[in-house]
Amino acid sequence: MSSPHPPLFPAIAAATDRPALRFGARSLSYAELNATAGSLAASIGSAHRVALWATPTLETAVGVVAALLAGVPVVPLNPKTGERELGHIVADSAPTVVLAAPGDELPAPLRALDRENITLTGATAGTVRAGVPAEPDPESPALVVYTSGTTGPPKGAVLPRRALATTLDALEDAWQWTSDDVLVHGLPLFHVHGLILGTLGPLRRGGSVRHLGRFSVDGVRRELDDGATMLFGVPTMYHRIAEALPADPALAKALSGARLLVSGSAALPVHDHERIAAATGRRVVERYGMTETLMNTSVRADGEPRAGTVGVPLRGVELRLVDESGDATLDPQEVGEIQVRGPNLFTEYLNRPDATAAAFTADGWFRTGDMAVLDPDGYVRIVGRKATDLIKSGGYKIGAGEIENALLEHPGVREAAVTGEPDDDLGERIVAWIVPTDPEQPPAEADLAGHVAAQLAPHKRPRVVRYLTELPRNDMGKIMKRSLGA
Ligand code: MCA
Ligand code: AMP
Repeated sequence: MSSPHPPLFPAIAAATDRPALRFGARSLSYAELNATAGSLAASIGSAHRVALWATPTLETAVGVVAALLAGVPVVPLNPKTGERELGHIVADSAPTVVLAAPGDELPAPLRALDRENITLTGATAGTVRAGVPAEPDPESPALVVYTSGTTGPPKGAVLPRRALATTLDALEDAWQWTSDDVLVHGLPLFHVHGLILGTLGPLRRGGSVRHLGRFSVDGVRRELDDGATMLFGVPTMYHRIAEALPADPALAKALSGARLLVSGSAALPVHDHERIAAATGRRVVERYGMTETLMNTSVRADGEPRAGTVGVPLRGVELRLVDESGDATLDPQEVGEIQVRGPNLFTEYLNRPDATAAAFTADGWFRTGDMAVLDPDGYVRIVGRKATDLIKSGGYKIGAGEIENALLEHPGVREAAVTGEPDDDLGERIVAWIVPTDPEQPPAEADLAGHVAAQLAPHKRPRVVRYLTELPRNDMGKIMKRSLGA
């Protein structure tokens, strides 16, 4: 079937013997990926929406490609998601099929769905992709990615195929990203960073990706020594690299040979920037994005890397700073909220017209909630966030409200407030302020961390618990978070 729309992955259709994906000892060429994902696509083509059990494996990469070839929207799931959060995501996104590797054990909400095993066997080069439809309309949904807000459960950002293509092609332009690039990373595959940029990005370019399974400094060194040209990571990963550098000259050598080191998802501290530059002669390039907007800005490969900035707007992205009221556009040197507009944006929050409407201005600008100033030459400097109730820990966005709600369900907790505190490794660490039900027997820190990990996700667990006899409140009864810890 022919389509008036260009394919999202021309290199997969071309099905050459070039390497596409490598996870540990297992790999697939483009021809093998075309055959494997193509046959899976044919078998899920009638699904309304599929959930993907997004372990850091080859199966996840094949599963997302299959869903995109089939034109079926895919919801990547963090396999460590706890009961309450998983229940919400499954009920909200209502997938009809779940994609998982043959050995994966699925929790209750997913066992009720039809299951399609992602098998890699039988993928022979040259297999015809019978049953795969023509390229769908660019406005049709590609992925639904769940992202935390200040309050309430996570919302599903609906990302159209157009946004994926736009953002990946803008990064091609900014980073001179080609089919010769070999990307290495150890990012999770249920968020934009690891899945869209780190997996679909190389596939759209016809290049290759080597996934570490889990991040380690050793893995980074090994792959950069063995032909990888680019590294993607969150600041916590670059911090761990910076910490390891003084005792590891081979790591410094491996990094200095890379074509591009890219950091994103949170601010890379200038100190880590400088330590890496001093040891390797290479400057990490920062880019700034969001689940809802995909990528907005980046330092260009041919531009000047500048620590503390996230570079300039990407091709096709309009960016402005607005004042408190959200109306007036500010002079570049004044601190304002970043608003963006362009073909990189999501279409809506699934089932949440209220939240979608609130996220945009009347003339279509998306309110990021990030506060910034502009350097005279247009480089964006992010200086903070509008909402103190959003925490970025290890590059994950976490809403204080969802953790407070989970903590309040614990029988030992009478009152709870959650804040973020600076942390050298994680950027911010989650701190829970607890008024125990029984002051004589407060719930143990590990107990509360385990409770949040089991209900929500392990990365949302408090790293520190502080016990109080009461929470500071103003006359209206509102908790005064800024005075906690004072
Ligand atoms: C510890 N663990 C627990 C508990 N305590 N599990 C259950 N209950 C507990 N009480 C487990 C964890 O699950 C984990 O298991 C292990 O102990 C270590 O946990 P942790 O210390 O949290 O992990 P870490 O190694 O310190 O993680 C650091 C990290 C990670 C690797 C940097 O934070 C990470 O992968 N961050 C990436 C976030 C990301 O990709 N963000 C993108 C979203 P196990 O070891 O088995 O896992 S932002 C985005 O997409 C936008 C668009 C953008 O701009 O990029
Ligand atoms: P998420 O909602 O998980 O997609 O995270 C998006 C948020 O991550 C943005 O709104 C920013 O606050 C933050 N972020 C992403 N990249 C950067 C960066 N390079 N520097 C600072 N903050 C960033």
